Amino acid sequence: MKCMGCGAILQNTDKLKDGYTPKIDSKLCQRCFKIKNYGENIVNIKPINNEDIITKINKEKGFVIFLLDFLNIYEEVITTYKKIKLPKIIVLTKSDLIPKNISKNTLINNLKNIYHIKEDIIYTSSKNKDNINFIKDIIFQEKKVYFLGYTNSGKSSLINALANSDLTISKRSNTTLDFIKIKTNEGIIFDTPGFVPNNFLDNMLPKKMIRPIIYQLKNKYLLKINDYRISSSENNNLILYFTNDILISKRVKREELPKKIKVKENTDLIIKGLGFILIKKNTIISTDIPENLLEIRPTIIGGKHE
Ligand SMILES: Nc1nc2c(ncn2[C@@H]2O[C@H](COP(=O)(O)OP(=O)(O)OP(=O)(O)O)[C@@H](O)[C@H]2O)c(=O)[nH]1
Ligand SMILES: [Mg+2]
Repeated sequence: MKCMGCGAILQNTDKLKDGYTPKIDSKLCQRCFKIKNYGENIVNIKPINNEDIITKINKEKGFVIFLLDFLNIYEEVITTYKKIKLPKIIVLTKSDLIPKNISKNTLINNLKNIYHIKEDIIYTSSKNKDNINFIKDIIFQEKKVYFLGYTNSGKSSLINALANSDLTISKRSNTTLDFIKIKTNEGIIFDTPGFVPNNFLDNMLPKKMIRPIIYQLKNKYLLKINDYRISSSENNNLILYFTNDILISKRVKREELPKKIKVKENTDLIIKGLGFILIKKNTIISTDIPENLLEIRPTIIGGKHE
Protein backbone atom coordinates (compact mmCIF):
# COMPACT_ATOMS: atom_id res chain seq x y z
CA MET A 1 0.00 0.00 0.00
CA LYS A 2 1.20 3.48 -0.89
CA CYS A 3 0.49 6.66 1.03
CA MET A 4 -2.31 8.56 -0.69
CA GLY A 5 -0.62 11.89 -0.06
CA CYS A 6 2.99 11.35 -1.14
CA GLY A 7 3.21 7.90 -2.75
CA ALA A 8 5.71 6.45 -0.24
CA ILE A 9 5.22 2.76 0.57
CA LEU A 10 3.47 2.56 3.95
CA GLN A 11 5.38 0.77 6.73
CA ASN A 12 5.08 0.58 10.52
CA THR A 13 8.58 -0.58 11.38
CA ASP A 14 10.97 2.35 10.96
CA LYS A 15 9.96 5.80 12.22
CA LEU A 16 12.96 7.36 10.51
CA LYS A 17 12.07 6.14 7.05
CA ASP A 18 9.57 7.48 4.52
CA GLY A 19 6.08 6.03 4.63
CA TYR A 20 6.06 5.42 8.39
CA THR A 21 2.65 5.15 10.02
CA PRO A 22 1.88 3.76 13.47
CA LYS A 23 -1.36 2.29 12.07
CA ILE A 24 -0.57 0.14 9.04
CA ASP A 25 -4.17 0.21 7.82
CA SER A 26 -4.23 4.02 7.47
CA LYS A 27 -4.18 5.68 4.06
CA LEU A 28 -1.67 8.37 4.94
CA CYS A 29 1.86 8.20 6.30
CA GLN A 30 2.56 10.13 9.48
CA ARG A 31 4.48 12.82 7.59
CA CYS A 32 1.54 13.56 5.27
CA PHE A 33 -0.88 13.44 8.18
CA LYS A 34 1.17 16.06 9.99
CA ILE A 35 1.64 18.29 6.93
CA LYS A 36 -2.08 18.18 6.18
CA ASN A 37 -3.31 18.68 9.73
CA TYR A 38 -0.66 20.80 11.39
CA GLY A 39 1.27 22.21 8.43
CA GLU A 40 4.46 20.72 9.86
CA ASN A 41 7.58 21.07 7.77
CA ILE A 42 9.00 17.61 7.87
CA VAL A 43 12.05 16.75 5.84
CA ASN A 44 11.97 13.46 3.97
CA ILE A 45 14.82 11.03 4.24
CA LYS A 46 15.09 9.46 0.83
CA PRO A 47 16.77 11.86 -1.62
CA ILE A 48 15.16 12.16 -5.05
CA ASN A 49 17.43 11.28 -7.97
CA ASN A 50 16.64 13.15 -11.21
CA GLU A 51 18.18 10.54 -13.51
CA ASP A 52 16.14 7.75 -11.87
CA ILE A 53 12.92 9.59 -12.68
CA ILE A 54 13.98 10.22 -16.28
CA THR A 55 15.02 6.58 -16.80
CA LYS A 56 11.76 5.38 -15.33
CA ILE A 57 9.58 7.71 -17.39
CA ASN A 58 11.39 6.99 -20.64
CA LYS A 59 10.46 3.30 -20.28
CA GLU A 60 6.76 4.18 -20.05
CA LYS A 61 4.19 4.78 -22.73
CA GLY A 62 1.96 7.80 -22.34
CA PHE A 63 2.01 11.57 -22.48
CA VAL A 64 3.96 14.02 -20.35
CA ILE A 65 2.79 17.36 -19.02
CA PHE A 66 5.90 19.15 -17.82
CA LEU A 67 5.27 21.91 -15.31
CA LEU A 68 7.38 25.04 -15.25
CA ASP A 69 7.11 27.73 -12.65
CA PHE A 70 7.66 31.19 -14.18
CA LEU A 71 10.30 32.26 -11.63
CA ASN A 72 12.26 29.03 -11.94
CA ILE A 73 13.15 28.68 -15.58
CA TYR A 74 16.82 28.18 -16.44
CA GLU A 75 19.03 25.91 -18.56
CA GLU A 76 19.12 22.95 -16.19
CA VAL A 77 15.33 22.77 -16.06
CA ILE A 78 15.04 22.88 -19.85
CA THR A 79 17.79 20.27 -20.24
CA THR A 80 15.83 17.93 -17.98
CA TYR A 81 12.68 18.60 -20.01
CA LYS A 82 14.51 17.74 -23.24
CA LYS A 83 15.65 14.37 -21.87
CA ILE A 84 12.05 13.17 -21.81
CA LYS A 85 11.36 11.03 -24.86
CA LEU A 86 7.58 10.69 -24.51
CA PRO A 87 5.26 13.05 -26.38
CA LYS A 88 4.99 16.11 -24.19
CA ILE A 89 3.94 19.71 -23.64
CA ILE A 90 4.96 22.40 -21.19
CA VAL A 91 2.49 23.95 -18.79
CA LEU A 92 3.49 27.21 -17.12
CA THR A 93 2.01 26.96 -13.65
CA LYS A 94 0.97 29.51 -11.05
CA SER A 95 -0.23 31.92 -13.73
CA ASP A 96 -1.98 33.84 -10.93
CA LEU A 97 1.51 34.95 -9.84
CA ILE A 98 2.65 36.22 -13.24
CA PRO A 99 2.60 40.03 -13.15
CA LYS A 100 -0.21 41.66 -15.08
CA ASN A 101 2.15 43.73 -17.25
CA ILE A 102 3.50 40.56 -18.86
CA SER A 103 1.75 39.30 -21.96
CA LYS A 104 1.51 35.53 -21.55
CA ASN A 105 1.54 34.99 -25.31
CA THR A 106 4.76 36.95 -25.72
CA LEU A 107 6.23 35.11 -22.76
CA ILE A 108 5.41 31.76 -24.36
CA ASN A 109 6.81 32.77 -27.75
CA ASN A 110 9.99 34.06 -26.14
CA LEU A 111 10.43 30.84 -24.16
CA LYS A 112 10.06 28.79 -27.33
CA ASN A 113 12.64 30.88 -29.18
CA ILE A 114 15.19 31.25 -26.41
CA TYR A 115 15.15 27.62 -25.28
CA HIS A 116 14.39 26.10 -28.73
CA ILE A 117 11.20 24.40 -27.63
CA LYS A 118 9.16 22.83 -30.40
CA GLU A 119 6.26 21.53 -28.35
CA ASP A 120 3.26 23.55 -27.21
CA ILE A 121 3.39 25.71 -24.10
CA ILE A 122 0.23 26.68 -22.25
CA TYR A 123 -0.37 28.28 -18.85
CA THR A 124 -2.51 27.38 -15.89
CA SER A 125 -3.08 27.98 -12.22
CA SER A 126 -4.45 25.65 -9.60
CA LYS A 127 -5.73 28.75 -7.80
CA ASN A 128 -7.74 30.45 -10.56
CA LYS A 129 -8.11 27.37 -12.78
CA ASP A 130 -6.90 29.01 -16.02
CA ASN A 131 -7.11 26.49 -18.89
CA ILE A 132 -8.10 23.63 -16.58
CA ASN A 133 -10.64 22.36 -19.11
CA PHE A 134 -8.03 22.45 -21.83
CA ILE A 135 -5.79 20.22 -19.71
CA LYS A 136 -8.74 17.90 -19.05
CA ASP A 137 -9.20 17.61 -22.83
CA ILE A 138 -5.56 16.57 -23.18
CA ILE A 139 -6.02 13.87 -20.52
CA PHE A 140 -9.15 12.68 -22.30
CA GLN A 141 -7.31 12.43 -25.62
CA GLU A 142 -4.10 10.89 -24.30
CA LYS A 143 -5.68 8.62 -21.64
CA LYS A 144 -2.42 8.20 -19.67
CA VAL A 145 -0.65 11.36 -18.58
CA TYR A 146 2.41 11.88 -16.36
CA PHE A 147 2.80 15.21 -14.56
CA LEU A 148 6.52 15.94 -14.30
CA GLY A 149 8.50 18.97 -13.23
CA TYR A 150 10.88 20.39 -10.67
CA THR A 151 9.96 20.30 -7.01
CA ASN A 152 7.46 22.99 -6.01
CA SER A 153 6.39 23.65 -9.60
CA GLY A 154 2.85 22.81 -8.46
CA LYS A 155 2.24 19.28 -9.80
CA SER A 156 0.26 17.93 -6.86
CA SER A 157 -1.73 21.16 -6.54
CA LEU A 158 -2.68 21.06 -10.22
CA ILE A 159 -3.69 17.40 -10.03
CA ASN A 160 -5.85 18.15 -6.98
CA ALA A 161 -7.53 20.91 -8.98
CA LEU A 162 -8.06 18.59 -11.97
CA ALA A 163 -9.10 15.42 -10.20
CA ASN A 164 -10.50 16.55 -6.85
CA SER A 165 -7.81 14.38 -5.27
CA ASP A 166 -6.19 14.93 -1.91
CA LEU A 167 -2.47 14.77 -2.64
CA THR A 168 -0.21 16.36 -0.07
CA ILE A 169 1.11 19.77 -1.07
CA SER A 170 3.56 21.96 0.78
CA LYS A 171 6.02 24.74 0.27
CA ARG A 172 8.94 22.50 1.19
CA SER A 173 10.95 20.65 -1.47
CA ASN A 174 10.07 17.09 -2.42
CA THR A 175 6.70 16.70 -0.81
CA THR A 176 5.76 13.95 -3.26
CA LEU A 177 8.03 10.93 -2.80
CA ASP A 178 6.96 8.42 -5.47
CA PHE A 179 4.72 7.98 -8.49
CA ILE A 180 1.01 8.14 -7.57
CA LYS A 181 -1.64 6.83 -9.95
CA ILE A 182 -4.98 8.63 -9.98
CA LYS A 183 -8.05 7.71 -11.97
CA THR A 184 -10.08 10.63 -13.28
CA ASN A 185 -13.15 10.93 -15.47
CA GLU A 186 -10.90 11.82 -18.40
CA GLY A 187 -8.14 9.23 -17.99
CA ILE A 188 -5.33 8.02 -15.76
CA ILE A 189 -2.86 10.55 -14.45
CA PHE A 190 0.32 10.21 -12.42
CA ASP A 191 1.79 12.57 -9.87
CA THR A 192 5.56 12.20 -9.62
CA PRO A 193 8.39 13.28 -7.30
CA GLY A 194 9.80 16.67 -8.30
CA PHE A 195 13.24 16.98 -9.88
CA VAL A 196 15.78 18.56 -7.57
CA PRO A 197 17.84 21.48 -8.87
CA ASN A 198 21.62 21.18 -8.83
CA ASN A 199 22.36 24.63 -7.48
CA PHE A 200 19.77 26.94 -6.12
CA LEU A 201 18.96 29.18 -3.22
CA ASP A 202 16.43 27.72 -0.87
CA ASN A 203 13.31 28.29 -2.88
CA MET A 204 11.33 31.31 -1.73
CA LEU A 205 7.81 30.83 -2.97
CA PRO A 206 5.73 33.90 -3.67
CA LYS A 207 2.27 33.93 -2.14
CA LYS A 208 0.71 36.64 -4.22
CA MET A 209 1.14 38.14 -7.65
CA ILE A 210 4.69 39.20 -8.26
CA ARG A 211 5.04 42.94 -8.41
CA PRO A 212 8.03 43.86 -10.59
CA ILE A 213 10.20 46.39 -8.81
CA ILE A 214 11.99 48.94 -10.98
CA TYR A 215 15.28 50.44 -9.84
CA GLN A 216 17.04 53.24 -11.63
CA LEU A 217 20.52 52.32 -10.57
CA LYS A 218 23.25 54.95 -10.88
CA ASN A 219 26.78 53.59 -11.09
CA LYS A 220 27.81 54.84 -7.65
CA TYR A 221 25.10 52.71 -6.05
CA LEU A 222 24.53 49.01 -5.65
CA LEU A 223 21.51 46.87 -4.89
CA LYS A 224 21.53 44.56 -1.94
CA ILE A 225 19.29 41.54 -2.54
CA ASN A 226 19.06 39.48 0.65
CA ASP A 227 22.78 39.05 1.39
CA TYR A 228 24.01 39.55 -2.17
CA ARG A 229 25.12 42.70 -3.92
CA ILE A 230 24.89 43.78 -7.53
CA SER A 231 25.90 46.94 -9.42
CA SER A 232 25.94 48.21 -12.99
CA SER A 233 28.78 50.09 -14.76
CA GLU A 234 26.27 52.29 -16.60
CA ASN A 235 23.29 54.11 -15.13
CA ASN A 236 20.65 51.51 -15.79
CA ASN A 237 17.11 50.35 -15.29
CA LEU A 238 16.85 47.07 -13.42
CA ILE A 239 13.46 45.39 -13.14
CA LEU A 240 13.32 42.76 -10.42
CA TYR A 241 11.03 39.77 -10.74
CA PHE A 242 11.25 38.13 -7.35
CA THR A 243 8.89 36.95 -4.70
CA ASN A 244 7.95 40.10 -2.82
CA ASP A 245 9.30 39.07 0.56
CA ILE A 246 12.92 39.34 -0.52
CA LEU A 247 14.87 42.13 1.17
CA ILE A 248 16.06 44.67 -1.36
CA SER A 249 17.81 47.94 -0.63
CA LYS A 250 19.90 50.52 -2.48
CA ARG A 251 23.32 51.36 -0.99
CA VAL A 252 26.29 53.53 -1.89
CA LYS A 253 28.96 51.41 -3.58
CA ARG A 254 32.06 51.51 -1.41
CA GLU A 255 34.15 48.79 -3.00
CA GLU A 256 34.31 46.84 -6.25
CA LEU A 257 32.36 43.59 -6.36
CA PRO A 258 34.39 40.52 -7.39
CA LYS A 259 32.59 39.16 -10.44
CA LYS A 260 31.99 41.06 -13.69
CA ILE A 261 29.47 40.02 -16.33
CA LYS A 262 29.04 41.83 -19.63
CA VAL A 263 25.36 41.96 -20.56
CA LYS A 264 23.49 43.24 -23.58
CA GLU A 265 20.35 45.34 -23.41
CA ASN A 266 17.17 43.46 -22.47
CA THR A 267 18.91 40.60 -20.71
CA ASP A 268 17.54 38.60 -17.79
CA LEU A 269 20.04 37.92 -15.04
CA ILE A 270 18.71 34.82 -13.31
CA ILE A 271 19.41 34.13 -9.65
CA LYS A 272 18.42 30.47 -9.36
CA GLY A 273 15.79 29.93 -6.69
CA LEU A 274 14.88 33.62 -6.41
CA GLY A 275 13.79 34.80 -9.85
CA PHE A 276 15.44 37.17 -12.31
CA ILE A 277 16.40 40.77 -13.01
CA LEU A 278 15.67 42.35 -16.37
CA ILE A 279 18.55 44.64 -17.34
CA LYS A 280 17.47 47.25 -19.84
CA LYS A 281 20.76 48.63 -21.23
CA ASN A 282 24.15 47.29 -22.31
CA THR A 283 26.37 47.28 -19.24
CA ILE A 284 28.84 45.43 -17.09
CA ILE A 285 27.21 43.94 -14.02
CA SER A 286 29.36 43.43 -10.93
CA THR A 287 28.21 41.10 -8.21
CA ASP A 288 29.18 38.78 -5.38
CA ILE A 289 26.49 36.22 -6.15
CA PRO A 290 28.15 32.77 -6.52
CA GLU A 291 28.69 31.77 -10.13
CA ASN A 292 26.65 28.55 -9.90
CA LEU A 293 23.53 30.52 -8.98
CA LEU A 294 23.77 32.89 -11.94
CA GLU A 295 22.66 32.62 -15.53
CA ILE A 296 21.84 35.09 -18.28
CA ARG A 297 19.46 34.91 -21.24
CA PRO A 298 17.70 37.32 -23.60
CA THR A 299 14.68 38.52 -21.65
CA ILE A 300 11.61 36.30 -21.67
CA ILE A 301 9.45 39.37 -21.18
CA GLY A 302 8.33 41.42 -24.12
CA GLY A 303 7.83 45.20 -24.14
CA LYS A 304 5.28 46.99 -21.98
CA HIS A 305 7.45 47.79 -18.96
CA GLU A 306 7.70 51.52 -18.81
N1 LIG B 1 -0.02 31.00 -6.19
C1 LIG B 1 -0.01 29.71 -6.51
N2 LIG B 1 0.68 28.84 -5.74
C2 LIG B 1 0.67 27.54 -6.11
C3 LIG B 1 0.00 27.08 -7.27
N3 LIG B 1 0.21 25.75 -7.38
C4 LIG B 1 0.98 25.40 -6.33
N4 LIG B 1 1.27 26.47 -5.56
C5 LIG B 1 2.08 26.46 -4.32
O1 LIG B 1 3.37 25.95 -4.63
C6 LIG B 1 3.88 25.12 -3.57
C7 LIG B 1 4.26 23.74 -4.10
O2 LIG B 1 3.09 23.08 -4.55
P1 LIG B 1 3.05 21.49 -4.75
O3 LIG B 1 1.76 21.18 -5.45
O4 LIG B 1 3.34 20.79 -3.47
O5 LIG B 1 4.26 21.30 -5.76
P2 LIG B 1 4.85 19.94 -6.37
O6 LIG B 1 5.32 20.25 -7.76
O7 LIG B 1 3.88 18.84 -6.23
O8 LIG B 1 6.11 19.71 -5.42
P3 LIG B 1 6.90 18.31 -5.11
O9 LIG B 1 5.91 17.31 -4.63
O10 LIG B 1 7.88 18.72 -4.07
O11 LIG B 1 7.58 17.92 -6.38
C8 LIG B 1 2.77 25.09 -2.52
O12 LIG B 1 3.09 26.05 -1.52
C9 LIG B 1 1.52 25.49 -3.29
O13 LIG B 1 0.55 26.13 -2.47
C10 LIG B 1 -0.72 28.04 -8.07
O14 LIG B 1 -1.33 27.76 -9.10
N5 LIG B 1 -0.69 29.34 -7.64
MG1 LIG C 1 4.00 17.06 -5.22
